[in-house]
Amino acid sequence: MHDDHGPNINPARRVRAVAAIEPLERRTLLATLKVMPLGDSITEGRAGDATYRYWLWHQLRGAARDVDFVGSHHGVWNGSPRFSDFDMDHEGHVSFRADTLRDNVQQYVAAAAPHVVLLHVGTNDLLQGQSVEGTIDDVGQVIDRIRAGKADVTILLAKIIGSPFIPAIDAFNAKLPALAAQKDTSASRVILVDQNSGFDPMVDTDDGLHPDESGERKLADRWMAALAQVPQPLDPNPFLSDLPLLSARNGLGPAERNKSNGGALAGDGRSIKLNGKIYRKGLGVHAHSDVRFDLGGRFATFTTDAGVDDEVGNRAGSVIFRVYVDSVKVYDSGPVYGRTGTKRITVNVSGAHTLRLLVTDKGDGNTSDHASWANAQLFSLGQGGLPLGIPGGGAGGASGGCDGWYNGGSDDDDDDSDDRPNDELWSL
Ligand SMILES: [Ca+2]
Ligand SMILES: [Ca+2]
Ligand SMILES: [Ca+2]
Repeated sequence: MHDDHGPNINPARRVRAVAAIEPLERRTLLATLKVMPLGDSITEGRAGDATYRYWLWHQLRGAARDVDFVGSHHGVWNGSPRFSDFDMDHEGHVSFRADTLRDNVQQYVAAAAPHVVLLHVGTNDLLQGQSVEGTIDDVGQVIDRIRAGKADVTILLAKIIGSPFIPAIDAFNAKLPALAAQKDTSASRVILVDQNSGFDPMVDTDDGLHPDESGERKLADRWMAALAQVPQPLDPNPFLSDLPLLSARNGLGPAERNKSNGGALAGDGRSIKLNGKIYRKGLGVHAHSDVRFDLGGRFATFTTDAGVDDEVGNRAGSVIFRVYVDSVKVYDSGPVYGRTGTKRITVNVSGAHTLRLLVTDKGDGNTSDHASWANAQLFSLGQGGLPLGIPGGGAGGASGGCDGWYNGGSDDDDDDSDDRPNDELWSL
């Protein structure tokens, strides 16, 4: 289909003739919430137990929460759980005290990278005669070590279930609100979850210590209510084609998501293809095209391949790709033709709010100017503050090699006669 190229018309009339606006959309790209059940045998369970994790998993599924239980342990201690139809990953460790957990939890959290931990600990410390104050102090250190593994984790901290064998539990629980308040920060919430009130160890445990089914269900109910306060995380490395548009104009029909531009209708493009390589993700546009996204200041790096899409055939087309970050031009491809090798672009968008992708017709009309931003993707800061997505940075999103880093650049584009001044571009 090489007959659907845009009209090659007088640039002076082009503004009205080619403007096409994609309707604004409400898209939210959310990631799976990673939940780490963390603690001792009350979390791990023993052979034949369902565990609170089983009931909680099914409540979360019933509420359509996209969750992944995480941890290095699987199932229950010393056998098989009562049911197997749930996500059995966890970090419950039979016999662990708060100090045992303190000495191991950083590696658990660093390995599994949970968004939220469900922390129920202290029972074994008090059972073995450690003081309330010492146990509270250990729990505080557990929180610190959790954060050493992942700085922005949310900690749901349990007032622990009672036991007729451990009278000190009440005094321990009474000190937890102050600990939670002391440790709670906006970057890493500590939310107290009362697992004690309403839990009757005579009814809700089978041995005075470990929950039976009614106890498991009560624990699950309280965790579930607390998890309602924990928002679903945003995808840290979204493809641009999955984000809402701030504004868009395009030379022929709407800019296409994950397709080449195709013809004038929405969704009539083909697979994005540059120099024989097919891309699953990206934006297909037709010069003159200007699409803008709100980055919200939360990304570090933008990467994309760019070129005249193979759909035009015959190595036709002539365009220029430009990238603007907060109105500053940070990349200019120079002339790109159908025969030109694929451009690989990486730009720094740290703290930026607006990303603008411009494709001009190179000043020679827009016949065959089907251009694709292929694998266009944003990356958040990675561990250690290194931007992901940089070739060699190990993010997996960018194909190796790029045209280089572009920082700064001229503030405007009026040095190019084929590039519209900003005031002709519509915006919201
Ligand atoms: Ca899992
Ligand atoms: Ca189309
Ligand atoms: Ca052209």
